[in-house]
Amino acid sequence: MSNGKHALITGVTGQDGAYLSQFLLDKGYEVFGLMARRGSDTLWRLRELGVERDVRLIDGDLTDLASLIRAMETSQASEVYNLGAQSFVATSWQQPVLTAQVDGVGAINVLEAVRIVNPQARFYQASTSEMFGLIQTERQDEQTPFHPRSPYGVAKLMAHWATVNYRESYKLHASSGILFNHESPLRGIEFVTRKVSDGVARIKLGMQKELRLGNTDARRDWGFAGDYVEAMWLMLQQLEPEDYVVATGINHTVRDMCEVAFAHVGLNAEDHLVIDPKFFRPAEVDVLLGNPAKAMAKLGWKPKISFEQLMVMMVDADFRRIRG
Ligand code: NAP
Ligand code: F7E
Repeated sequence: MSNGKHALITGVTGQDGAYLSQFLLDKGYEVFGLMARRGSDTLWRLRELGVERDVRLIDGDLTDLASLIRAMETSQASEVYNLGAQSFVATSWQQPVLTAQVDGVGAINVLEAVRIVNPQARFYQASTSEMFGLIQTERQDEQTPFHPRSPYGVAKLMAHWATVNYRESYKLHASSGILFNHESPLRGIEFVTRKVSDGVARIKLGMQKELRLGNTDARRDWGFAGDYVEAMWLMLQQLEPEDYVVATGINHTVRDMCEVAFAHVGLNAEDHLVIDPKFFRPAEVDVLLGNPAKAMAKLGWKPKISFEQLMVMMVDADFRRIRG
């Protein structure tokens, strides 16, 4: 049943956009999604979650302020979630200017559209643990200094500080969620967890023999995307806008992650992994480990799906997809 509220999501065709759409629709929101219309089957994630027909799509692009003003006017949104981005870190070295325009300036465009059309609307910025980059503390929380290591991290830091600045300058209800890696069966195939879940399924089905990866010593704090979108919504339900770290507080190496995925289908990761320098990055984020204590205490949020459950869910989903 409708709760009378309207939400606008940029990046609605992405992993988080799909889960957030489903979450908000279940709560009775009217959900509007900004759709950049690139690629051929951009709605597959919304379709997989069964919400393709329920989200109202509005044409627009983060680099086009006029389209964002129109999207604010059309949607009459009281909550705006800025999830749109060029989000693949490795590509950000190939396309640093585009990444800065979409991920950095794009966020400022959305903030401007909110300020101009409805400054009472609440705003969520998709900030990232990549802003910590070369980590300054063993566990990263809201006080940890930033040191981004990629053009992606740099662009996201601009958007992060713009969010803080609009909060301080115009009293916008603007919050940043500093989210650590979160994955799901809807993850893009280029990201390492999905590359592994897809590769494991193909190897088990005899379609390929090896899986080529880059730095398998990298450590990440991986959670489930479906859990993380709830934290986004909770931030916008608070009286005061603030920034929150969202993470599980546990990390694993890429190699550990592979072992869990291969073991699930009775295979040994070492028999199939090949290290390929092509996948190494010009500057690596070696370790990330979040401290979600503030989100747990103030938002009452906690992750529900474990790392092992997540990898099993992803491998099983890729099996089903490949078998058709
Ligand atoms: P994703 O799957 O890559 O989705 C990104 C979305 O942005 C897609 O819908 C994409 O549209 C859209 N987009 C790209 N360029 C655009 C433009 N110029 N104008 C309008 N839309 C554009 O990313 P995600 O994993 O859902 O992540 C959501 C957000 O959280 C991103 O901002 C990401 O940087 C951030 N984040 C993600 C993680 C994570 O671990 N997943 C962690 C921290 C922060 P197309 O489908 O047309 O390409
Ligand atoms: O890499 C290493 C790679 O591409 C994770 C985005 O959602 O999370 C994501 O960024 C680690 C890195 O994610 C391969 O070098 C090894 O150390 O899955 P990823 P990411 O770069 O951490 C953050 C929080 C975001 O905000 C981003 O938007 O895995 N790795 N071998 C590999 N990575 C990839 N992709 N492919 C490999 O073959």
